[in-house]
Amino acid sequence: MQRLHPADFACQETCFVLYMQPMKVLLFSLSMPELIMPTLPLGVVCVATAAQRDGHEVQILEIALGSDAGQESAEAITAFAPDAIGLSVRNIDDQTMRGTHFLLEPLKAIVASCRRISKAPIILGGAGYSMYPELLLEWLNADIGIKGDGEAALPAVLDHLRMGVDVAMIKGVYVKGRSPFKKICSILDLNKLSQPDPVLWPCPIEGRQGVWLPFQTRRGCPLACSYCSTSSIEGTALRKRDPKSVAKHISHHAEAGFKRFYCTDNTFNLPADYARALCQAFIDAELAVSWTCIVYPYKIDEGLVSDMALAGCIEVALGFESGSPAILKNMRKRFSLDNVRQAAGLFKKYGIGLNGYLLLGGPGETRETVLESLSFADSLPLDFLKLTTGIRIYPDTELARIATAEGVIAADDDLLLPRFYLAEGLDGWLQDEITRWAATRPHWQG
Ligand code: B12
Ligand code: SF4
Repeated sequence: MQRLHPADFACQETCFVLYMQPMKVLLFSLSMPELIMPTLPLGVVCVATAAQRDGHEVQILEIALGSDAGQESAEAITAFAPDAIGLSVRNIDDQTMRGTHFLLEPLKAIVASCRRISKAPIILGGAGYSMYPELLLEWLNADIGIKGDGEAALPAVLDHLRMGVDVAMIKGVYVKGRSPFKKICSILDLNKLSQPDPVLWPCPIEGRQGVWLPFQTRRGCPLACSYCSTSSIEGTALRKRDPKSVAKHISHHAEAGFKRFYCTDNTFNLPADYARALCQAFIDAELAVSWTCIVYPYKIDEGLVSDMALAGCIEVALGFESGSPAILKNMRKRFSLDNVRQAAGLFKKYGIGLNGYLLLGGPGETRETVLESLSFADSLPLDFLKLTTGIRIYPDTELARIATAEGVIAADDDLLLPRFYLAEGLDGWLQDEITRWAATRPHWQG
């Protein structure tokens, strides 16, 4: 149904009733199982829940790459006749230097297909979008974009649209062709947001036990590692949910059939008192679930690790990134190799699976520092090690500044098409060396 504009009405009262009619919102999420590991679309379900709670009618359409995206989107639009179309831009690329996959072309095709049969405004959001808010509106030919948190901004945009008010007035909302400096949408009190509604996950009931259901307890990271894009996605101010409400959310999903959970927070263990409180809330709620999380190896103590084990944590991603103190300093990491070793030992002691991550080739990296990192990783009790060579350069990062100063990228490179930093003298040698080490270490993947 075509929505009416306020100017179409003379009588204020009639207007009010019509303005309050819900909008129909079709939200697209793209999965690419052949290129990147599948995950459930947490961001989309968050904004869908929020729009639904605000009275709007929402439908999520997950399109798999390889299917006929144009045909599927056309059918959904014809059947649902949305007043607004939302498109989640999570991934720009696979962040892999060798044989990089750029992942935005299929989204372009979806937008084009929507345009052919619908006049509904196209609204972008998601981690990938938040990094390139102006550029992606142009590149994907969309109308409106939300940088940062979407739960308050999307309903606000829908309200403005149905009342015919300019959405550019909303903080963090971008409009194609207009480029005032806009801040990020950042909800200070996450407890004001409702948690994702279990019925909205694009996952059949029979598949629920086997998936890792993503959940989030915190947003924002103040640590400013040299290569990291999180500040442009979540901001730098740490915001947290009440631990008891997180436990309730998990319990609610456990009742709905989900048994394994993935905490998407950037640093589960920070701040330590909050991490302890979360574990305690899980323990008190007697959750019969397993979960995994990402930890930052800084001063992880035995009390926390034992609580994590009791609370159901079965595996952690330990992003230590390097085994060279000099490189850790260049990356602006705050932890030491002793911190990493101590944390690894504790996770092992409490039976928590340990996945390590090395990010090789950044500024200052040499053959010596690479060998230091490989030996260090080899000395840890890891169950799995992921080795990444070359670092994806993101806008507004220290790495981008270094890469520009060194002439690795041009000063006007917008960095949407993936560019990587690899220190001089490592090309070829680095990959060969990793292959050599991995040949006798089946739990290493490079
Ligand atoms: C946790 C995480 C993972 C986990 C996911 C676990 C899981 N089961 O979900 C794992 C480790 C598996 C993973 C894998 C990958 N990841 Co990852 N991941 C993250 C991380 C840290 C958090 C994502 C998250 O869930 N956030 C919580 C949700 C609630 O936030 P959100 O999705 O951003 O949604 C909010 C807003 O963006 C917005 N929003 C979202 N969608 C929409 C849609 C509309 C219409 C609107 C209006 C708003 C909106 O509102 C939401 C609520 O506020 C981000 C970094 C970050 N800080 O965002 C990287 C990140 C998204 N990952 C990234 C990448 C590259 C990948 C991989 C491709 C890596 C690889 N080579 O395999 C894969 C892809 C997996 C996939 N299928 O998408 C990059 C993407 C950038 C890029 N270069 O493309 C990021 C940004 C990290 C980075 N380098 O900066 N990832
Ligand atoms: S700790 Fe993680 S999220 Fe925070 S700045 Fe460093 S890499 Fe980014």
